[in-house]
Amino acid sequence: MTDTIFAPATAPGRAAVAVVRISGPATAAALAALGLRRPPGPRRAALRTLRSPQGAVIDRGLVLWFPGPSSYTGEDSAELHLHGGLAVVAAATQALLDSGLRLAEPGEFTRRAFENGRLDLDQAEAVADLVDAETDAQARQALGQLEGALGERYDHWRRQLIEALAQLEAAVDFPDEDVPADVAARAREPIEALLTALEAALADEARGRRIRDGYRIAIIGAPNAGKSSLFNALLGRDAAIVTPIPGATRDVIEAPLVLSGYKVLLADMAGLRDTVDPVEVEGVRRARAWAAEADLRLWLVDGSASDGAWRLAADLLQPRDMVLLNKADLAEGADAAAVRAAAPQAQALSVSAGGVAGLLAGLSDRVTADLSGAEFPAVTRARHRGLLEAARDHLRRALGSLEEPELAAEDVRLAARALGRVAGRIGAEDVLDLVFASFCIGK
Ligand SMILES: Nc1nc2c(ncn2[C@@H]2O[C@H](COP(=O)(O)OP(=O)(O)O)[C@@H](O)[C@H]2O)c(=O)[nH]1
Ligand SMILES: [Mg+2]
Repeated sequence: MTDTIFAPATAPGRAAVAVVRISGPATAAALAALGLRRPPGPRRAALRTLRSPQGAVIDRGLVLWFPGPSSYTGEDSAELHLHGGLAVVAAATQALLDSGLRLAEPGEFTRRAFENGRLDLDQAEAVADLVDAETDAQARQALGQLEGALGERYDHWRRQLIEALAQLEAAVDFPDEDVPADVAARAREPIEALLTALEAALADEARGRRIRDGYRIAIIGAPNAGKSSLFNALLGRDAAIVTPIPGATRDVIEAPLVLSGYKVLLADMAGLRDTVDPVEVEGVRRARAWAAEADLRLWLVDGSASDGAWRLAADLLQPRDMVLLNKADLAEGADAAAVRAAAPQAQALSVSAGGVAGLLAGLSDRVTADLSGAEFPAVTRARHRGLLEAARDHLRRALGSLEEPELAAEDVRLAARALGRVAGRIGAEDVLDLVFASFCIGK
């Protein structure tokens, strides 16, 4: 039999209210052990005095009773809304342990909801994302996913696949005379349409993950260009050490920032130069790796310099990156003209003269442009991307083997399975059921 579990659902510490959740077949018995002769009416808050099995009063609080299967977990469950003091929660915890319940593992309530068919896997992931959300955009995406926006896209694709599979099954299962010769060829169109859709979704795949994990902006450039000064100015606080001594910053320093409701990770890093100092060499290696993976690079150049040091970062520059000629308050050096020639988008800036408001606005616009989109993202985690790629590869193979419908059908089935895994459904059986239920060969 399933264990009955419980856990405080609110953060520990002094608070107005603490919620303790209980779920499992012994929930009603646990409420009885707390002194309730019978549970309150379903989904109704009732004020009750709760006692330990030894009879001591724990608290007077609200009790809610959610009988299964139409509860969050699908099981009998309950919530206790107690006064939020540490002692009250500790006493309730002890009483529930004494009545034979077990403390829940992390995520166990949602896991039970998934196992009992109350949530798909992507919706369970969305619950976790919503709890972790720090910005408006993260919360909106998680909520959309929880309400089924991601699942709907995949279901739609799966239905298209089943159509293609029906054509292929016809070609396999029925003797030639009964089936028009081009029946397998008829699978080509839905497969091609779906392949196009999957490729578009994969081209867009970074968007959902970046909304969830943060849009990554790297500040790159030669030592002493003013990178740490810019990092601090954009964050509005002294997060990194600024010094006139080149090579001060060695590790990658990441700091979160919210721009237009989107989570952004800004990184300051070692200046890119040739050096023999082993610590700095490692710093430069990490800086390059982080910068190469970033969504946007802010390439900072000391516009007053004439030493050509900027060239060492030039290979990292991508067409949409921003190029900033810093120290515009000083006399221009020879490097400024060279950088303008190499990167016409270069803009003048003086970080120490306090000129980053315009840059911040420009960054907000860029992040919004890159992360907003008409369609709900098909990928919000690496797990989804892997499955989408698997589905795409199977469909490509299926297209290549339409003359052998048995082979093609197997690949289409595997593609459906990969897509079904996003929701946590393991695919072959339900695909086949649908195929035969909807299949009509004109008889
Ligand atoms: N004149 C001037 N100096 C600046 C400006 N921005 C940064 N600096 C100075 O340049 C030096 C190096 O700055 P820092 O931020 O440590 O550069 P990093 O090595 O690229 O991180 C420091 O002495 C800063 O005060 C600027 O806009 N104008
Ligand atoms: Mg620095």
